Amino acid sequence: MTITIYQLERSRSERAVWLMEELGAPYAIEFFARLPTLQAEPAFKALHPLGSSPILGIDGRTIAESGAVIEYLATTHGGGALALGPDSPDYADYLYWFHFAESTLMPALVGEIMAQFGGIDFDHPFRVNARARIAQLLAFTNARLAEVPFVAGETFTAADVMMTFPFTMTRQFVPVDVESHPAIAAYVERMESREGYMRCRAIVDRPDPA
Ligand SMILES: N[C@@H](CCC(=O)N[C@@H](CS)C(=O)NCC(=O)O)C(=O)O
Repeated sequence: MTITIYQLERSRSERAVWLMEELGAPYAIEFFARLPTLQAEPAFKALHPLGSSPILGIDGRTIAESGAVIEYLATTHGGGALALGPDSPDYADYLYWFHFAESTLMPALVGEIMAQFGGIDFDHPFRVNARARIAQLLAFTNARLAEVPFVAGETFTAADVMMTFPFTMTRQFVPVDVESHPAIAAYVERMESREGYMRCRAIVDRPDPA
């Protein structure tokens, strides 16, 4: 099976790179740039009808959507070492946090990014409510991470690959108050100091991303 990660700069596709680096699994990578509008360049858009990162090539066909891409790679590579299944006592927590990342947390953060870039008044009631929701989500995540070292429980899994991105890359676009959530801050530090994560950063943060 030939895997190609289409790496759009500063985007969710870095999760796929991180996961493959953690698994020590082989993959090809092609780099794409964002336009000043933050949209992906046309060559990236041409890869998939929706043109949003991540896009994964599997033997010449493509799939998209972070959850699908990460679940696919986690279950088909590295002997499934980073994917929990129904036989694990942590399976329900694994599924919950895996999906919470893109279904609840990221949409809330992206809403704030769009409001900020779109010039909506900081004190607009929609933004005030949205920030209250984000604060609730961060407090909730912090409480989880005060109890366990990894979101699924005692071991590092693909759910951590899903859950780290909202606190790392997203901060480049909008302030995410990690500092006043000590368990999240410590978690992000733990994730960022993993060798697989550092290898991923060296790959995706190369000076000329295009
Ligand atoms: N829920 C989707 C969101 C995809 C998404 O919005 N990706 C962003 C980058 S992280 C993107 O491709 N933006 C550039 C564009 O749409 O042109 C997923 O997780 O795959």
